[in-house]
Amino acid sequence: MKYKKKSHKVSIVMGSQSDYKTMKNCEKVLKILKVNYETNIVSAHRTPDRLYTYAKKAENNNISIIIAGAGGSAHLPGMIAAITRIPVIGVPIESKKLKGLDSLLSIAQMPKGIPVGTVAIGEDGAINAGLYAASIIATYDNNVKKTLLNWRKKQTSKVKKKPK
Ligand code: RP5
Repeated sequence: MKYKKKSHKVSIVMGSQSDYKTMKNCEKVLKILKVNYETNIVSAHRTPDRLYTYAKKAENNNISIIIAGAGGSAHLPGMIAAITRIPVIGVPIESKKLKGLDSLLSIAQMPKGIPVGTVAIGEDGAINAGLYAASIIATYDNNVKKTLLNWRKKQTSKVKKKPK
């Protein structure tokens, strides 16, 4: 298959500036794996018009995977998934009161018909969302496949056989 850089941009969105400290981990991973991405703040309840326009235009904007981080009553990933057929990976942000359990359940418990792939709460989830997006892209892009396999190889080599 011919490799078109333009054809696999990942779009990272988050409900608030306060989510960025978590979601920048996702950017870091995509940077290492040489996957194109863009990052925006889109709030389902504070900027509903922005959300609608973003999701409606996602396909025309060459976005192939959306990673959406949200906390609390985290409806952002589900709302985006309802508007576009582009796969959405939801990152539950750790909330102050319920430590992200609210975010996790809101994102994971989508009723049948509109799926949202859900990762772990917080930083681990943001990192895994980036890796997951890259692994999907690696099914059709050999350059990303190489960077991903290399990353995993390095991770494996860092694990010592004996504890100190
Ligand atoms: C959600 O509300 C955001 O995703 C964020 O995790 C949470 C709190 O937002 P701020 O009050 O910090 O802006 O919409």
